Amino acid sequence: MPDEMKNTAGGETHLTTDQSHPVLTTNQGIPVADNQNSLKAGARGPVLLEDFILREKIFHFDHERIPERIVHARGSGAHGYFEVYESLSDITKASLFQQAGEKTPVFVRFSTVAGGAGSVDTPRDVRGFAVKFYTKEGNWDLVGNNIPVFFIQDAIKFPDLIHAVKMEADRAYPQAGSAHDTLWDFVSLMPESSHMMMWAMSDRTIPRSLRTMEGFGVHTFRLVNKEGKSTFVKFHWKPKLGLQSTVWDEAVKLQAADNDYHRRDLWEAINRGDYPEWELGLQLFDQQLADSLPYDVLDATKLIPEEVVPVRKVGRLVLDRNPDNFFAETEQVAYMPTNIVPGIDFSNDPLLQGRLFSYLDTQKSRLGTTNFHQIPINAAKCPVMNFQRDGMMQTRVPQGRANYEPNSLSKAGEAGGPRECPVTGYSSFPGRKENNEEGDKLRIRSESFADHYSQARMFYNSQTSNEQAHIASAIVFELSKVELEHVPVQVIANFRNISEDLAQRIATGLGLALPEKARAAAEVKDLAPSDALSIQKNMQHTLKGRSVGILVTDGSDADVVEAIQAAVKNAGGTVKLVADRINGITLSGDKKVKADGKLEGTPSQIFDAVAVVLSKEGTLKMMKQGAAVQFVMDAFGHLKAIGYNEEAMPLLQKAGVEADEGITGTGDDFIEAAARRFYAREANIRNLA
Ligand code: HDE
Repeated sequence: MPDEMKNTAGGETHLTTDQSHPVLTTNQGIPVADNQNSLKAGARGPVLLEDFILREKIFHFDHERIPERIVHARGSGAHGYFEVYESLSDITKASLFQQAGEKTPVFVRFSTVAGGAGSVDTPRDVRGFAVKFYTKEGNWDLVGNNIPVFFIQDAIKFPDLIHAVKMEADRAYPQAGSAHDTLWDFVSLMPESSHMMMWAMSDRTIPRSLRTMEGFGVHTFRLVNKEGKSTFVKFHWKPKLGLQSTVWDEAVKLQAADNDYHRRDLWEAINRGDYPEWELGLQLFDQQLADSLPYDVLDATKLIPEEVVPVRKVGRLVLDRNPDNFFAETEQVAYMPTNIVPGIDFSNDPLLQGRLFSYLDTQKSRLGTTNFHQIPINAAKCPVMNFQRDGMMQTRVPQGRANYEPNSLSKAGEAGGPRECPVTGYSSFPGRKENNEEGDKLRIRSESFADHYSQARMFYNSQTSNEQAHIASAIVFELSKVELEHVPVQVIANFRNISEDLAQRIATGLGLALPEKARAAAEVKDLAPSDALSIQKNMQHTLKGRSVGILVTDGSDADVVEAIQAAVKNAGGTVKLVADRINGITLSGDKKVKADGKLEGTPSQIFDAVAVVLSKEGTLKMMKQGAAVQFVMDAFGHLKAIGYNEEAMPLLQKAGVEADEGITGTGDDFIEAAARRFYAREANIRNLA
């Protein structure tokens, strides 16, 4: 009998009389005789109130949904492990970092931020990157994003930010999009969002795959060793596949091509054993270094460039198992920045401090009970022993009388229960003196948080010229959707502090005169550019994790098709055949194949490169097929490699393809090109801002 049919509640499983399946039961275990018809008074009579089987089934169904997350509602999860490369006992006593090679189970959830649970995977949006480590000393949640900074400095602004970015209050649109009045109104009035907006308008927010994006803990945290010594740390996740994003037109078209593009990509990669992998990187520094920086490490709108504090790679995260059940695991997983283990501690970042307060409330509101930690995906994989009792949905059955402490029950031979342990128990790093924490109660923003533009400028200056054009174009696109006329003017006035070049491009793109520069609260500095901030400077030319589509028709050369398939697989990529029908395609030599996708539903944007292998007749047929012309046109427009055989040339011409180094034959030249994007092509085919 398959595992999923075993009686998980315990007890003997009853089988149907033909022994083929377990007997269907109600939630009370009562066997069900008929799952097709409700109980009626006569064949055409009313349904009876006493039909407890119908009532229970519909009652449960009616309550299947729980409130979606107010932010990060749409997400995809996976199981895996974290493996540490070397002992970090000199800097932290956290159990997962003590022994080289030690593996800790994890559950990771990636998400978009603004859209609802049913929204699409590829809008321009920040991505959540949340990792739950089930360590031997309790759960540690590193609840980060794919961008190392944030929009705001103080938690008190978070509800305003989220109200502004989500669908507008009266009209309930746009869904999952920042290109609207209220977000940009908020941004125009909050210069502290400038740095994050540079990232948000860059290609970071339109990743090609969840597997090709970085992750960041964002805030400064502390690591604490056995001697009680604290080291500041910023956490990084570096994807093994390198960075890869889409271009904007491609991201928009992906929304139509596949709502579940990222979810599917993650699921399929894990299913075929192509396990997504990231390295954990640490930026470690002390108070002295923090004091030497021209920005405050407690300010979440700032990062520390890798050139200033290098990223030390200390372990790897491997995702090797898809969830068994989306709801039970991905939907019910409850991350909390307060899930922290001995050896890791917080900093005074006021955004982090607000988060520490907030997430517990969210879990109670979504999961409905203080016992949400007992849900299997949230349960620690080490002993949980305390005197907390009862509550809604209690699933544990504690033994004995000891539900208070201190008690002396053990003296009478009864179980006395657990006790605190000052040596191994969690102790917070005191740090008051170090942080100058004495002071009056004030609603105040530290002076050291006042510079809102220098790092935004550094980010912009660290990009390739093509990436700068993408940022400018994204801002022009978004502001073109803003109807409040004063808002774009204020945004440009602010952004003049970031870069005159950027501000001018935006003004030109919108057809506006350059407004007067807004006053900056602090002097804007020219910080050294950092290559680590660019995607294009951190791409890998590889077919690993990449996917190639081959457009074929009846009569396509079977040898060429097979050679491409073999070479792509050999280089670690995946390959799909696209044709005008799924079944019965006959290649040359009467070779029958089944296509993986029908042309109209399998546009080229879902691939990283395409090959067009057609017979002469096939080419004529495809030239009359809009979807085929679009297939080639989009691959060209999205800066991808196109390999083609001579007979297919007229289709490429009709699609407006012009020769460049990404337009190749079907041999090794194509395999080499398929591992890359051709950003230089863009200047010839798209007017960027
Ligand atoms: Fe969150 N955030 N957040 N956040 N956040 C939530 O918790 C919140 C912030 C992040 O896959 C909520 O369980 C406040 C920064 C991720 O389940 C909620 C503030 C960063 C996820 C919440 C922030 C994040 C959340 C909604 C400002 C990057 C998804 C559902 C003080 C470092 C986790 C939930 C998952 C989810 C509150 C700011 C990352 C409402 C109040 C900064 C990845 O509790």
